[in-house]
This record gives sequence, C-alpha cells and structure tokens, in this order.
Amino acid sequence: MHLWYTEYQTENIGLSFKIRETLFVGKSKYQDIAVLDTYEFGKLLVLDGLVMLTERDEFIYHELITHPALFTHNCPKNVLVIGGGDGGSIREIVKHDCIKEAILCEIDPQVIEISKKYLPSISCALEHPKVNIICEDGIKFVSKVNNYFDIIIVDSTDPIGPAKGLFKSSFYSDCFNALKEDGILICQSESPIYHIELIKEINSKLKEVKFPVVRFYYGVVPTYPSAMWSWAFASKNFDPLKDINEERIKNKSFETKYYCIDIHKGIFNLPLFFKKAINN
Ligand code: AG3
Repeated sequence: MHLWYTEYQTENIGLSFKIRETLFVGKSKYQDIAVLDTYEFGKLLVLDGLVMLTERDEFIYHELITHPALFTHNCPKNVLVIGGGDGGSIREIVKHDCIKEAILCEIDPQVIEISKKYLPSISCALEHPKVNIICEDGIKFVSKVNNYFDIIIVDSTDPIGPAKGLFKSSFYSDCFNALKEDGILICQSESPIYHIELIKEINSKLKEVKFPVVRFYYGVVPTYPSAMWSWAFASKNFDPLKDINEERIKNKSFETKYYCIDIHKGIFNLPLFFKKAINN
C-alpha cells in the first residue's frame, strides 16, 4: 500500500508526494499542521492542506525572501519576520553579521514547536542569541511599532485563513510606519501564473501606501503552485538594482545555494506578462 499526499493547487491541478512516513498530524488553535516524510523532497511541512516547505527546495524560497533585501539595504540591523514560524527566513537573516536583532512574530506557537522537533535543518537558528520570538498576531504587533525596523519580511501562507489580513492595505500602511526612513518591506506574493490579479492588487496597495520604490521579483520553487513564485519589494529609499552593493555580496561570509549577484540582477527583470500586469 502506498500513501500519497496531494495539495490541490487549483480545483483542477494537484501536486502529489509519495509518503514514506507520517511524522505529525494535528490541529492547533489556528490551523491543521502536518509533517510528512516524502520520498523525493525530504520532509514536508503542510499547513491547512498547503505545502509550506520541503527540505529539498526550501533554500530557494528562504534565500530569495531574505538576501535581496538584506544585500540592498546598506546596513540592516533590526529585522522583523512575520509568520515564518518554521525558522527558514530567520536562519538566512542571522547569517548577516550586521544584524543586531531578528524578531520572529509568529501567530501559532505550535508551528515553531513542530519545526524545532521535526525540521532541525530549517529551525536551527531559532535559538540564536540575536533572535527574539514573539507569538502574537503580526498585524497587531506591527501596528504598535513606529520607525524601528530596517527590514520587515512577511513570510506568510496564502491569503486565506489567518494570513488574510497580511495582504491588506491597512497592514502595509502599518508596516510602512514600523519601518525606519530607509526601510524595506518584503512580502511573499504568490504565483504569477495563478495569482496575477492578487499581485496587481498588492502592487496598487503598496503604491497607495506611498512606498517610493515598489518592485516585484521571482524565482523557481518546485513544490509551490506553478513552481514560479514571486515576492514584492517595497522600499522607502533603496532600489534593489540601483543600490546593489556587489562588493558586499562577493565578500559575504557565508555560502548560498541559489542567491548570487547575477541572480539578484536577474530576478528583478520580469517576464513580459508579469511586467505588463504591474505597470498598468
Ligand atoms: N510561505 C509561503 C507558502 C505559500 C505556499 N502556497 C501554497 N503551497 N499554496 C511558506 C513559509 C515558509 N517559511
């Protein structure tokens, strides 16, 4: 007998993994949580039936949600991650020596506990001395902060359930206020293939909030819907292409597996359909 898990990415498309072992299945106050050991992609974290990450391709998503902003800002010291309880984004952030404090604001403490238990290669930096964990609704948390963060990273799930508010104008506006005068906001912005209308909305909302620089970038995450994934880059000052500091990237004190200077330059140059969608 074979056990399979399928994420129904749309009503008509599913991505299925053959499962070696079910490591955890449960329900927290906020969502269904599962950790499955797959044959092809290593361990898989599923929230509310959606693939959050796999051990095999999470490096792509986590390098891309962090390093483009961290290497564009000239001196990021205080960084906030909203969501991202698995710790993958935090792991990448603390690799930067300039960081003084990385705050993780995750609404669901059970995601953190389960990641610590079953996904050590991803959650490994959650105990790092520069990391502070706050288990609170990210929307509430940012609304109380003013002029504090250099970078805010929204490592959310899809805009359904607890993450819905993380795609609203009022949240973007609170992030704007929580950022310093040269701060950068990064938001995971779903698949350009399936969710281009959502991307257009995010683009207009970020512009309305008066971020002077609003750009999108993309990468390949094989286990996400369509494999083509995107992130919004909203910034008060730094531009990811004009302000790229190649020396800092070249001399970085850690290894990356996806991110490098050429990738940084390439990912902001969008395929035509994507570029058209956000320029209109
Ligand atoms: N955050 C983005 C997950 C969205 C995936 N969507 C889906 N499978 N339908 C992942 C959290 C990783 N830190």
